[in-house]
Amino acid sequence: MNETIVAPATNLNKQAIAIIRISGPETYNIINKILDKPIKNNSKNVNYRWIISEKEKIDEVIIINYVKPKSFTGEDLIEINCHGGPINVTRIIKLIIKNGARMAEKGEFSRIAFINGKINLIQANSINDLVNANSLGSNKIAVKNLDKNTFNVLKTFKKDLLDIIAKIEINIDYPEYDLIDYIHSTSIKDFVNKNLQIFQNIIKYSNLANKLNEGIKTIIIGKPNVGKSSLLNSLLNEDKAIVSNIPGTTRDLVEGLLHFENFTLKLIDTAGIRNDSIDKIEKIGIKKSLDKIVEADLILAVFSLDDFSTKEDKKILDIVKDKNHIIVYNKKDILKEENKNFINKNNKCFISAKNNNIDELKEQIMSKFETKKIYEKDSLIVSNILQLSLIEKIENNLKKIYNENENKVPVDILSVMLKEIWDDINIFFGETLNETLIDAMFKNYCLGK
Ligand SMILES: Nc1nc2c(ncn2[C@@H]2O[C@H](COP(=O)(O)OP(=O)(O)OP(=O)(O)O)[C@@H](O)[C@H]2O)c(=O)[nH]1
Ligand SMILES: [Mg+2]
Repeated sequence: MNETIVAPATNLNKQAIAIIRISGPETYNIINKILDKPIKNNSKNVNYRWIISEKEKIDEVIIINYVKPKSFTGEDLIEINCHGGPINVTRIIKLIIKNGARMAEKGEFSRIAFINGKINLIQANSINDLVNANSLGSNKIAVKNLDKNTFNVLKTFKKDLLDIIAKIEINIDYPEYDLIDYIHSTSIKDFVNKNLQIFQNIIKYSNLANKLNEGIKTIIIGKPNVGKSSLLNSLLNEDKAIVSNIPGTTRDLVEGLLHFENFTLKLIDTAGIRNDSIDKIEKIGIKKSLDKIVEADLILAVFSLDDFSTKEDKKILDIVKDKNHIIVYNKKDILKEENKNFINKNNKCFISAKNNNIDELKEQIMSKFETKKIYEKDSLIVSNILQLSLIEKIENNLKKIYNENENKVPVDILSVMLKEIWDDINIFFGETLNETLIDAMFKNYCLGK
């Protein structure tokens, strides 16, 4: 904590401007060793300077000053806005290191900010989420958490929990002390009822939000030649998978990401499923297709309008019937006149992958996952899996307390379980230092954050 650290806060690319951050007790001493004119440690000053090394001009920069404790890390901190070439940035960082700083580890600035009480663990996590957001939806959630939304609700829970534990203790130790409310089973029931709902909502929305951000595993299946690979290519808008009129063209899995406004699909094209394949490699491909179905969040079951209702099609309908799926009829461009009314009669999705006529499918996918609700103001989301596992543990214990309370278990015994929740909520907030949790959280960061 007493060292001064440095790192680029922007990527090492060719770009107009890059930002280098320095934080720690020696920040001003170090920077003044490499400037044409020293800067004073006045908070929020902006200075125009040259970086100099042994009288040689290195770069013309703008420096923004922050003074302890009014900075992101809570330490003396400066940000150098320099020209963005990777060589230039690396050269300046090396110079700063030569003058006494050390290279920061990933996430170290945020970790120091957390340790100095400048940000809480949910905010720290949301900074990472904001940087890594794959969709507008994930971005909105991260901003909400940066604004302490979930944090405030859980803080209130923590305060109420402490209150109830403390009152139970006083009831036990000083039974004659009647200024304190007596905690009986109804008070416990009210407390658990109110909070169980909150925790269950957090779990529900967090799992959904995480899935939407990570990618919904979507597998495209169907018998050979129905146009699965053509559909993958059309959805991704690139020639990713080989397409041909030879049945059994795709042998291995072909994957790609498809970003919608608020969520992402992890698409997987598979080998066409048929029973009579004699080709050894194709058979392995078919087995892989069938294995993938088990892990899928969504199945796009593709049929071809020029040839459907075969034995294989029936098998595929059977495979998907209990899973989250969309039935896709492809090749609508070659649908025979006499079958045209079939299109209107059924509540299915009709597309032509070859002609990129796939809007109907995109709309069905969106109606399945555009759950705007989770981005609304009152839905609380915990995106870090370690923190979420603590929330699940607390929810589970609240349920147990509810049941034991119904079974007339004495309040002082329930208090033991309430204390277990107290320990977990403290770990959640990083208030009981749990190194495993904190290390795991910050190690996913980018450098300079
Ligand atoms: N007319 C028409 N032909 C299509 C359409 N989509 C795909 N095809 C054709 O159907 C044939 C098979 O397409 P693929 O995308 O390779 O089919 P697949 O389902 O991936 O086949 P396998 O990999 O063998 O399982 C190709 O000749 C495509 O050009 C469509 O919408 N209309
Ligand atoms: Mg294919």
